[in-house]
Amino acid sequence: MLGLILGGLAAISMSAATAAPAPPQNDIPPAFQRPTNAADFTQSDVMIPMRDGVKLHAIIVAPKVSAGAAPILLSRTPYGAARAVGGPSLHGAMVLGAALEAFVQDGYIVVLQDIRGRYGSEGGFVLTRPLRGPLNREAVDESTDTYDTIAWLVKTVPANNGRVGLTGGSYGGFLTLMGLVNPHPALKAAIPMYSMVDGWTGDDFYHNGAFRQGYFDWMFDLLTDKNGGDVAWGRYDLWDAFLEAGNAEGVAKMHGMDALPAWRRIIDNAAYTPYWRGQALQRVFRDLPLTVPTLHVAGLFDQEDSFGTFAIYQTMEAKDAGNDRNFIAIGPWFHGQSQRDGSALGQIKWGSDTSLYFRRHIMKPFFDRYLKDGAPQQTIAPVNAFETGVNEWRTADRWPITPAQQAVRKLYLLPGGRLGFDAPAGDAFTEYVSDPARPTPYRSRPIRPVYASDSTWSRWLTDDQRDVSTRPDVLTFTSAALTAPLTISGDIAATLMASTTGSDADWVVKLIDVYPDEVRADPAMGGYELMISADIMRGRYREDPSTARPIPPGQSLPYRVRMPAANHTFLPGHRIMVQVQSSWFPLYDRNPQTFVPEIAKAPPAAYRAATQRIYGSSYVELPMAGTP
Ligand code: PG9
Repeated sequence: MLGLILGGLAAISMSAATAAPAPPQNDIPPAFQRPTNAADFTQSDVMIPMRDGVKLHAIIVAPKVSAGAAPILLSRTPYGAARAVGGPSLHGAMVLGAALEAFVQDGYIVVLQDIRGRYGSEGGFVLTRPLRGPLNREAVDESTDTYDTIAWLVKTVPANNGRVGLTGGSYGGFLTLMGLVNPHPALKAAIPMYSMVDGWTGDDFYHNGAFRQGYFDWMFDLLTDKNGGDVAWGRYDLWDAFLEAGNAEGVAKMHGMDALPAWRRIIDNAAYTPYWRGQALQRVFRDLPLTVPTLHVAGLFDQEDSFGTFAIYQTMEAKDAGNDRNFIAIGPWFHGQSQRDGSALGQIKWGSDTSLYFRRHIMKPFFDRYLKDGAPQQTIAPVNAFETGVNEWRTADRWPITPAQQAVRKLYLLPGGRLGFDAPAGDAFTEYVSDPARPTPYRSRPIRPVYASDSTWSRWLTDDQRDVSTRPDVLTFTSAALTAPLTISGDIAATLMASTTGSDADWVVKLIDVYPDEVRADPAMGGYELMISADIMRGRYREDPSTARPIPPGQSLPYRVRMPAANHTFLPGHRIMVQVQSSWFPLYDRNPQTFVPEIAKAPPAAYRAATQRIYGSSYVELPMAGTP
């Protein structure tokens, strides 16, 4: 009996050992496919071959039912085509967001492409890859990649009408401009927005020679990982991180960026060398014909590329003999804001959604006009510019919008903190001490990384300047309250007559609109100090942007500070203010104020306090478009 029982147990355990294990229960199938029958669009991933065999990834969003052949809208990006596609949704207009909604609804085929070396695309990534030539010895560049992409699209995508529009912002603006170099014949219109044009003069990397180190996490994102990299700062407030690192090279070392080729190119070309000059698009386009109708888009509060759009517009405008191919839209926007809600920027309210206006009445009609078969020939003004202050759109034939006899008036920085249109007699000055150990913050601390989820970087140019007005290292000059409106339109520049006890110096000039003490319609704006235009220049480049020269201590010398364009009315009751300071930290690296060959590597001993004198013959040039 016992034997029978034991034998039975052995049989049971043998059959348990040989039976296949039951598959683990899993309610999620390995590759679930969402049904797409009910969607009003198709979405497909394609790999497009370039002339050198490299394939670039693109996402095509096309309407399912089309009234006929449709135009293609192409946008190329280093930031991940897939990241620009939302969803899930049954409606194409929902997956592409507000920026492209109207186009999808109207039956356009939208193509988003990863550029060479980024995200789903093959090949190597070169930061703002220069055109083939002395700075790029390869057989391809962004212009050939755009050409090859368009050739493939018009040949391959079903039901397209053979007309392509190209658009993108910032890096995408740069890419759009590159598509205009030897353009494919199917490229019929382009809208470059907030374009990166000249990385040294006034766009992303330097402004008038001062290095924009506060932008570090953007560079880290692009240069350390094909799919986007994140910096581990270890500090909540970047003020601490940058001060502790000592100099820009110190920050790079801390995060393993110092040996990366693109970082070296940026940092080792601290002056306006052939590296920057040779790829500055406002120069490159001087030698190119203007064949494709182009609408440039600029923001009056663009915190990243405030120079490029205006500069490239001017270069192309010089070729637009009929004034019918080169257009510009200028809005009260931060970098890229025309593609989002544009009712306000920080605390400043515009009274309407300026971005929606642009997208509906300027952007969509512009592309329709050139891309849609049989579209009505809409008239779009060559210049559409929002005038801040009065908060209204203006149209014109040319930018800047000026009356026939425009005058540039000099607004002098007079002793006693006054401003005036009459040049002072004598050489009285005002002075301050600039101490690199306590640099002037560019905004109130804590200063968050530009990419942090709680970052307010996009609105910093509209921050209230009262926070720094009372600092001893900031000089403030103020006019009397205006009795009549004063309108300016165009480029701003300042000429400082200044001396320093150091042998190098940075100069920051800010043109500010001071609101009345009380504002009935918006009480929080009482006394607000709103920057209308502001920029920095590195004194070592005062004579020649391509050569750093020490400043002779104690000598009053002219420093020209190029500043971003404005289109603004200072209203009656408002006052004009100009502020001058010698650091804007940590957005710009600190000038040690002792001349050293490379500021990015300046040793601690080079950082010295200096006394800066601003003479009364210093002035800001106002491009007057209206009284007084
Ligand atoms: N301003 C960014 C950028 C463009 C081009 C080069 C470097 C930086 C951007 O927003 O894409």
